[in-house]
Amino acid sequence: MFHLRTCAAKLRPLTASQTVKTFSQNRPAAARTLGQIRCFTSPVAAEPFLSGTSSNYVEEMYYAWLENPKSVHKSWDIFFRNTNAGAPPGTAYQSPLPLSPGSLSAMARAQPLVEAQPNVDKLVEDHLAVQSLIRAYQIRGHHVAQLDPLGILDADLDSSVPADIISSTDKLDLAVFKERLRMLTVGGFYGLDESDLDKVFHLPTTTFIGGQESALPLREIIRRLEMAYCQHIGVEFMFINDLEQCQWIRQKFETPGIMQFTNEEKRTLLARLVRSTRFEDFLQRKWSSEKRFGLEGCEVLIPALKTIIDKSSENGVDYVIMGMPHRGRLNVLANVIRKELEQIFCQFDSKLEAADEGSGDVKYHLGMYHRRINRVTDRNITLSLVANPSHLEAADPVVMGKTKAEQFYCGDTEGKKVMSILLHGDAAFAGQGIVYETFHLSDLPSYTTHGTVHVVVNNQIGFTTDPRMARSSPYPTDVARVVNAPIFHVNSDDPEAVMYVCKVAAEWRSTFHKDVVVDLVCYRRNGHNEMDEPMFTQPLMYKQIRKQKPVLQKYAELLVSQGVVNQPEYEEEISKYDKICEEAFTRSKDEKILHIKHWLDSPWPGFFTLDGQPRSMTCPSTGLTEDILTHIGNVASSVPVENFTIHGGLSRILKTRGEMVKNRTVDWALAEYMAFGSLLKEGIHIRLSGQDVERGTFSHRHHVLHDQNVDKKTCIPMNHLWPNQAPYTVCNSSLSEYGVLGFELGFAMASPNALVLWEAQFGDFHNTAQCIIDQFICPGQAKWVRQNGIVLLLPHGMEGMGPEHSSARPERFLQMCNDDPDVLPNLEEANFDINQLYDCNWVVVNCSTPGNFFHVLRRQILLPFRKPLIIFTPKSLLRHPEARTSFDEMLSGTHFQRVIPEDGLAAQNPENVKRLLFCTGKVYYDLTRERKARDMAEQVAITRIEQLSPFPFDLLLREVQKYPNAELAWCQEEHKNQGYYDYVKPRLRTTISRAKPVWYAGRDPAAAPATGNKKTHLTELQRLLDTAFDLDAFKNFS
Ligand SMILES: Cc1ncc(C[n+]2csc(CCOP(=O)(O)OP(=O)(O)O)c2C)c(N)n1
Ligand SMILES: [Mg+2]
Repeated sequence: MFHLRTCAAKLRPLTASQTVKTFSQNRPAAARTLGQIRCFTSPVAAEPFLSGTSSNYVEEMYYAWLENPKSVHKSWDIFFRNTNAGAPPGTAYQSPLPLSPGSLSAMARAQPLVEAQPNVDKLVEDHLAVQSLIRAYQIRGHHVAQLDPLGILDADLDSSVPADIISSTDKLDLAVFKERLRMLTVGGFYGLDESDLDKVFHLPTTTFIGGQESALPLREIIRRLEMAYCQHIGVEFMFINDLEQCQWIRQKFETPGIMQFTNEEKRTLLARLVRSTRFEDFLQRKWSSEKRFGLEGCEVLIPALKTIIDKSSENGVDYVIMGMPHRGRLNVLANVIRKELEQIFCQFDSKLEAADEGSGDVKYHLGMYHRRINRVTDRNITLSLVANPSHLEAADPVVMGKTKAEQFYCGDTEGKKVMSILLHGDAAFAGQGIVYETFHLSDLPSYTTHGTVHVVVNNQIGFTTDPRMARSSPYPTDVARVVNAPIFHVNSDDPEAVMYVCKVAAEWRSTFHKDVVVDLVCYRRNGHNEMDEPMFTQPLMYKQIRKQKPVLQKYAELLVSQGVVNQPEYEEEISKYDKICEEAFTRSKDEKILHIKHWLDSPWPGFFTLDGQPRSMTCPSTGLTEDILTHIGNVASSVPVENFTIHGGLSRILKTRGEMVKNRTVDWALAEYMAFGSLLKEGIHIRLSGQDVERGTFSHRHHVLHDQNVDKKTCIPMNHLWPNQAPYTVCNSSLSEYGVLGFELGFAMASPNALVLWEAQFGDFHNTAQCIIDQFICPGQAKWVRQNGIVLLLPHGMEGMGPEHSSARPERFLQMCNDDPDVLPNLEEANFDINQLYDCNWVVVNCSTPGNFFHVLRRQILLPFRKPLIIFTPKSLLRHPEARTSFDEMLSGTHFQRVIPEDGLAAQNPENVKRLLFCTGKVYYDLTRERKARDMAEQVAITRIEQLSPFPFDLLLREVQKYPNAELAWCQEEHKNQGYYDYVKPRLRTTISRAKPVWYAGRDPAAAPATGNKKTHLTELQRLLDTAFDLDAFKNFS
């Protein structure tokens, strides 16, 4: 009210436009208060229709009126004129009279002092309509932006223009405009009509289209909104529920003239386009019949990535980790990561011999690591491209995990130094669920990488499938909306628009540390690969593509026409790069041997010798001193902080732990504590992740204590063990196996000096992460010469819980082991056990004692190399009174036992033993109980195979030789076509040179892993035990 009061008094008969000019030059766009510039003293405060909230609005009208009296509603015009003429309060404005009998004469009396009766309601309505219109463009403008360079498909798969915006592709062509306006009026959306176009409306604070102006004619408002939201950039952001973030984006896209490039920037962009385009041309000329998944149609990807990297480097990032699919990968390696061209070209030589062990991989899957100076920012930057399988999007969580680890190791808690960029294809981004799972990790405290820049090569096709058949969402990028990531769609034939959104995307990430998506709407000039004929399936699209001028040519012509470069300069740039390619091609012919090691994405400096070998081929004792065991045990059974109230039930658990420590024994949970706690002391970071791992699915672990009285007050005793210990991270994950296992694998990739474990809730759930297991963990080293020491803890065991929650599917892991079942290795070799581990693709164990579990965890780090470790972990054994280990078996000098031989009565008189039963894991306890019940301790020996793979041929041969008169049988609780039998049997037979049969005692083959009926379960168990101890059981078969 104060403003208006002062306003009315100061009204001078100066021209409205003069006044606005002065004002708008002097004040910032956002400053909407007029107090500083107007000092009115007239008692307009007494105006009966003005309230506190309407005064700002009236001020806005006033500005508009000053600029152009005709721009505001007639009623305002009259009001301001009356006030200006000194009309006393209550007379400058009079409300309309009711239409009652006699009202006409009353109306006649109520003529305005100066002109017609004002209509404030209409005025307010019109302003609200304009506000709504602005908002409509912000929300839906992207639906009509001109995003498809081919002009065939709408990027949102919908050709209609939203009914509440006025956009037309022909930029407000009058006829189209009138039609739209008519529709809006008829539709009743805003009630604006053509006569309103030249009226000036004050702009709300939620738009920046005014620049320095705070009011604009409607025509100009629409034009500017069209410029901001309906050209080559489609900004999708209004779902973001944060005002500051929305304002930031509006400002970046609405501010008039904000998208400016210097001539220098334009020339850099052209040079980058030259490289991108000519690289593909070169490959096409030299190897026209080779698959390379070329980038033609999206050449702009290279300058786009370089812009994101330049801008991020400028903002302090010095390490960028990238993941990408096939499309344009060689180009990215050459022109973004700057892999030597000859190294890329020689990959096309089919006669090249492999220098490294393993099967290697095709050229467009290999990774890369490179440190160099960023020429734009003059700062050091490290770029790494993570090797990936064909399985689209599978590398996403791996990249995130590696990024998290790199951030962790350099203390970058906010993601200011290390970041990731993920590239996607449009079909894969929309279709693969792992994209969603990875997005859901993006904001979790133990998984966030503080923002990823996603770039989608949206060529509007997936192999041969049209997007209209491939997704139900309007855009391929809609999945990103769940995490409130802004999405910038951009027409890739407008390189400057692409550069601009990439710059904004990088700035967004460094400002808000949240994910952002750049959707490069482009096309694919060739078939899916260079061999494919696209006209079979997309005839119309490809007819159009054949007519499409390459983006480089278009942009070069533009810059030549603008005088930014001249034709000879442009041609010179091209021949310069062609020459670079030719020279590299000549050098590539000298490469005779293919070194996959040159394609390593994560080097581990110092871990291996200079030529990449382990520093030794031995493993020290995994035991510990009594003091260390006791100390860890004491911390594990206490609350190491003051004023912390734990749950009564937990107090009892800790007390029991304390008693175990006093008795010098450990159960499963304590064994794990001992392994972790001791490695932390040795400077090894430990990260345990998975669903509910903090407490443990089976409530045995309790690594995070919760104060019962204070919300979110927790204590992790493992981090209170030693003065300078390594940090322990234990984190409950999102409910995703694929995403989280991929993430942890990526985390483990970054450093060999960390024990990274992923625990499945139950072992069977690992199969939703099967892709990570099959494509990365099992063959990772063979394909990419990259070691990885990830540990999988997979709860497993037939306990009558039904077909689910029982089997971690050991058969699948064992089937994928690379050791030969039919060849007995040289058992006399020095360090046989370590060599075996070195040669294997992964280690598979099923420990029957907590002590052995402790040893195998420690061995994982004490080994001089890294292999994935698969552990089938127990459920009922966690609390089994016999599943305990004495400190004696964990002291210095002790080791992991690959085989635990029989050590009872049978071992004392081995010649008398009639049957030697081999088993693994929990069934051992059923067998010993049954043997005891049957009093057969002298006749039946039971030997446990703890390390299934690599197979302990040496130790088992010793066992078999010890019992010369015994039949051999494998006993398992899993069904015959599952479990370990198919893996163990041929290897046992090889061990004994097939001298004897190896019998089977276990469940029959079955489709499901376990019965859902408890009674059937027990009957099956008894049957297998009967077979195991019936010494005549196999008579009829021999
Ligand atoms: C998980 C998975 N399923 C299927 C394939 C086979 N495949 C390879 S490329 C491709 C099309 C991918 O389309 P898009 O993501 O749009 O990438 P573009 O090739 O168009 O760049 C398909 C289906 C694959 N590689 N991975
Ligand atoms: Mg595609």
